[in-house]
Amino acid sequence: MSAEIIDGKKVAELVRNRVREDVNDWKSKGHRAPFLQVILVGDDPASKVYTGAKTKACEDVGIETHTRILQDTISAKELKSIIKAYNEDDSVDGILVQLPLPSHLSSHDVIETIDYRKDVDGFHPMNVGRLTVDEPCYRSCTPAGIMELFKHYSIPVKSKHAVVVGASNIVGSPMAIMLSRENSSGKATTTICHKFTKDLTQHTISADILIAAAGQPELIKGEMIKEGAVVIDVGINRVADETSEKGYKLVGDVDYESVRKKASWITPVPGGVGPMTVAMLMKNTLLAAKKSIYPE
Ligand code: L34
Repeated sequence: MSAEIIDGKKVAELVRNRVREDVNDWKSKGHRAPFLQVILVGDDPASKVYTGAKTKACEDVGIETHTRILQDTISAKELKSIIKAYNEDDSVDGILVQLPLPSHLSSHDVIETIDYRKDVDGFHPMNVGRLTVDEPCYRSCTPAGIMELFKHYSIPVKSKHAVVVGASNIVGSPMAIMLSRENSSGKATTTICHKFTKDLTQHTISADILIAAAGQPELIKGEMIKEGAVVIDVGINRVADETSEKGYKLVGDVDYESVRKKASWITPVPGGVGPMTVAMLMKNTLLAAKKSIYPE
């Protein structure tokens, strides 16, 4: 078997097309354009690429945006007071603080400072909590984008065994919740694996759907998966590569060559999950502008 490719770039474009139509419709009713405030602390090269992709997507769909770049020496107090000012500002619909933050800043504290009604990343405990109990909320963009991919390709999730490798707050944990809830989109039997999992293969080998979100280059090998599994690669690792112009290449958490021979579906890196993260952010920002999740 050779896996069919899940084209995240294409599906992301379809999502953006829908958001663009909805933004136009919203504006035609006399509303101003939705506005996303991005905050970037320091000059992490990957974060610059990702926030750049977000700015570009905003331009593409008619959302206004501004990226505030702050020095990596900023104090927690200063950063929080900047966020609070955006919380109070009615012209700001969505606020996003790009992660990771420099080590002297607590991402938990910073995220909790964001008004949950403007938390378009879906990272605030109010949104995570509401996700967990099937209440309307902003859904974390990467796992929400993966659920959108399943929907687009009519990949069944219900009653399947889904295995999530990685338990981060951004991806693994909300992914497992979305996959496992009985009342919303998931309905899968779900296993979460992490650093302390003994014998990872014992779990991955039984996955109908495998989500690799551990942040470890090429962790998942062909021999670790079941024949016909659906494999979603969330990893986006920069590995040194002298032959490339940039000096690095992107590799996922999946050993693509060995896994694609056994999987039924696979996401590539790049062009898989990454563009979906950005597209779902556009969706959340429009929801924020419409105040449709937290009406006033
Ligand atoms: N606050 N921090 C916050 N929200 C997020 O949703 C993120 N994430 C993750 C890192 N920190 C965050 C992102 O934006 C990861 N992430 C992200 C966004 C976009 C892409 C990858 C990760 C992306 O566009 N990837 C392209 C390749 C880009 C490249 O050349 O490096 C792709 O095709 O996968």
